[in-house]
Amino acid sequence: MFTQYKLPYAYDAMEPYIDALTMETHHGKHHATYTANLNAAAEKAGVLDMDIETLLGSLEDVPKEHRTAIRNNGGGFYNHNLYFATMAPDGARAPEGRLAEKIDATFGSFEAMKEELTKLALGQFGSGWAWLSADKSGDLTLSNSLNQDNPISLGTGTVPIMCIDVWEHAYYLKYKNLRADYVKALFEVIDWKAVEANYNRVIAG
Ligand code: MN3
Repeated sequence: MFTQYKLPYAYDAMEPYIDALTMETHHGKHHATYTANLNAAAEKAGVLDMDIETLLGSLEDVPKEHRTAIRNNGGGFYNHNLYFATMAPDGARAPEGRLAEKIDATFGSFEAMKEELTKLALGQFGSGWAWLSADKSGDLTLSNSLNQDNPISLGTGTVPIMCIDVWEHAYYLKYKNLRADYVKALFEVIDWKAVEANYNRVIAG
């Protein structure tokens, strides 16, 4: 059974950057539906007791008739868990420690990394995501992907530690077609303490 991430903050906690109605619809409808559909498909496929990262990393082992449903809804479940868990109204607005050092070493600076990730978010045609991911050795990569795919389901050998949802449902109510304004605003509510915790978990294996 896959359990949807429960928000530790109110729907309006990200105002004015992410509006309350978007948060409520996004978490209460979209994410809830991905979770329900994943559980239904996973039950049929006999994978209800699997860890979600293991499941997404071994989609080829899922019975073919259930694979697309697991890929899309499992991705939707996992991606949104990460998305909502890495924002906070009072979070750290910049990384520290080993993650900060690695970002500087890899991308030049935190600002340069954000710029690069923003380009990937804006350059993702249609619905999808942009990712900051890490592998076990601590190396960082930036990428984007279509629909609900992610670096795990795409078999990259990396695990996402921070993400940007660029489906229109993530921003359309407030920002309409202005994806760039939404991405800029999202960075104002990212909790880099949570991202750092994800990074340390990936390194620890
Ligand atoms: Mn979404």
